[in-house]
Amino acid sequence: MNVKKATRIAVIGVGAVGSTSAYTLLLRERADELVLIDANHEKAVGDALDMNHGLPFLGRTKVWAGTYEDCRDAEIIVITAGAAQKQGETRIDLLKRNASIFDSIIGEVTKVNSHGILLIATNPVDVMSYLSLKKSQWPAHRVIGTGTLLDSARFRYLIGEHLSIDPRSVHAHIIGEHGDSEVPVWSLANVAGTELGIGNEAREDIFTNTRDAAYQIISAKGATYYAIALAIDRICTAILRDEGAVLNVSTLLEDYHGISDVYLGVPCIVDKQGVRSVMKLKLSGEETDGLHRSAGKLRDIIQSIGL
Ligand code: 6V0
Repeated sequence: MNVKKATRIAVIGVGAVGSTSAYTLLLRERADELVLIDANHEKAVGDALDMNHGLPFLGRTKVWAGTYEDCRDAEIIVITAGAAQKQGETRIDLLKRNASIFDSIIGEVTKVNSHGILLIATNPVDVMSYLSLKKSQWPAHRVIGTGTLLDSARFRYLIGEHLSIDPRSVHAHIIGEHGDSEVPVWSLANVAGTELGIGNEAREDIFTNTRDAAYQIISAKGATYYAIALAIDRICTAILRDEGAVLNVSTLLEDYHGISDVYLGVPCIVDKQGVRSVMKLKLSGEETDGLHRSAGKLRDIIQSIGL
């Protein structure tokens, strides 16, 4: 009898983002097996138990708190582990700490797995993805950052609200850094190929609320996790179903509008290989300049941690 191999997703770091992502993957029955890994193993054990108790209401997904050995058979390894900023600590210090955490995580994963796809969500996601590429030495198409997928979703939602149109019918991209230097591509934003007809002032508002959404949510409740969990689920779906979906993920750019050797969020075709190819958008001069500024900022950060 030909028994199909079980699909496995490993989630490393089950804090707010990791546990919500695992729960979303569970609800949507994305994989046969979900393994939860955290430096705080007790937290992973608690999450696995809690999710297992929901199985009578769901399908047949197997969920457990595991070790790095369980990454061996994983198709996708989602990394949402990270240290929180300590009082008085600079962003660069935090970055150095997260870089050292990643050094050890990627080392452990690549000891047992050489075929999977690394999906990075830890911030600063573009730097962490670049670092994961260097440490793993996996081909770039199998090292993906969540990039500006969440920012683009926020952008589409806000444009949809403004126009009273379903955000799923709004085609609009945020590209560049997942962060303060991100770039709204207004020149290509459309609904069914028609121009949006949104004035400059409203555009400014929509973009500011997109870019600063995380600050707003963090000040209200301490962390953001629902929408990023759905974004992670979306990327996993595109990979596991070999969809060829166009998603704004963070990938290694090579001569993208003259930008190379840096990870940034741009529209990519995502399928079972990971990033199959990068879509070269026809940007306005201002948008191209913005993307270059984003790349410059990321390169400075990468250099500051000695990569
Ligand atoms: P959190 O709730 O503090 O969870 C972090 C988890 O990582 C904790 O459970 C830790 O125990 C665990 N951890 C720390 N070190 C290790 C290690 N060495 N090995 C395994 N596990 C470890 O943080 P939260 O879940 O809120 O955020 C996680 C990361 O996601 C942060 O870097 C956020 O900035 C980032 N986000 C990224 C988004 C995106 O769009 N890419 C969106 C939201 C948050």
